[in-house]
Amino acid sequence: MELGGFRIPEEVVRIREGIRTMRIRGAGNIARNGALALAIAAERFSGSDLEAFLKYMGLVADYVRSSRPTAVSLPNAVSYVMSRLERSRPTSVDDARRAVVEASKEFIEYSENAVKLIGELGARRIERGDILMTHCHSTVAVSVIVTAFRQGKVERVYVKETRPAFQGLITARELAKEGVEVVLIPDSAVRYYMKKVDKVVVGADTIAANGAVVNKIGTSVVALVAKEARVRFYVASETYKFSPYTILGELVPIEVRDPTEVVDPGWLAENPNVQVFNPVFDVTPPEYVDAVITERGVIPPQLAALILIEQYGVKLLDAYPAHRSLGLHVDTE
Ligand code: RUB
Repeated sequence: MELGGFRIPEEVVRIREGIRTMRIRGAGNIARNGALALAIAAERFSGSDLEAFLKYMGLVADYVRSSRPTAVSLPNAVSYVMSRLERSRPTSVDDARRAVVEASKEFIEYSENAVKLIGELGARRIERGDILMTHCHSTVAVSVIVTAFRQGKVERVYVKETRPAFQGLITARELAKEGVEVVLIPDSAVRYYMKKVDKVVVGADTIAANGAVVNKIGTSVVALVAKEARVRFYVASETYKFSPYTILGELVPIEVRDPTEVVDPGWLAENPNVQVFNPVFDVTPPEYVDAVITERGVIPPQLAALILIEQYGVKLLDAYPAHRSLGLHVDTE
């Protein structure tokens, strides 16, 4: 494929298409693959023109970033790598390539460690004999559940099938493989089973500055039902799923996918007067979330802005210099 006069390596195109078509899915996995795609692109660049390399990497970054809109982990991973490239002030293509490859590796390692750490921190919130519920497939929520199970705490897990893409089946398979007692239930059975549940654990695609959690469509219904039943609702999320854009007032774009993921094309053709919509994420307000389990600690969702300011303070101020006149200045570097 060609982009702005540069040839984009086949493997990078494959990763981008994998994310777009959901062969590669889940916010953490998407971010790790995004970082990997940048490293592959850097490695495959031939030539010694530094300016051309930087232009090429900028194009690849935009190309990777635009694969799917909702999970902020993807633009955050891309920015992590690209900002390290910029800060390295390279004087040759080799320098620049090294900076990208190292940053990509660093991000992937950080991410994998974060998933483990969240598993350990989250398992502390699970008590012996607990019956859990989860929604969709989240690597980090599975990490919490499996860690708690290995500590002998989890009695059973209700897994919602999660229509229309049925990611619940992936979760059910992974948990059952670990030996967890799994009960797969239709999404519509959430309230029927909630009375048997002690705690809900889900993942996140994006956490907004006000602590609102964007995750797979239907998550907010689980949270609502959990609140009604006084069941604790935990969100497991790495800090790179917190959105710096929301602190600047941007809304989180909710991806709407093809109707043929809901009903087959034949049915659509036979029923031309029926509209079919397929929004794939929804927003759970912070007041429905008991805690967000991050690799940097278990926090109330209302502290999301603090994580963001700590992580991006200076850069956020750069993005919106008017903040300076308000005297809001947090030094992070
Ligand atoms: C996946 C989803 C997951 C989060 C967190 O949606 O909503 O709960 O991405 O996953 P999709 P992880 O299947 O549409 O990508 O913990 O693996 O990052």
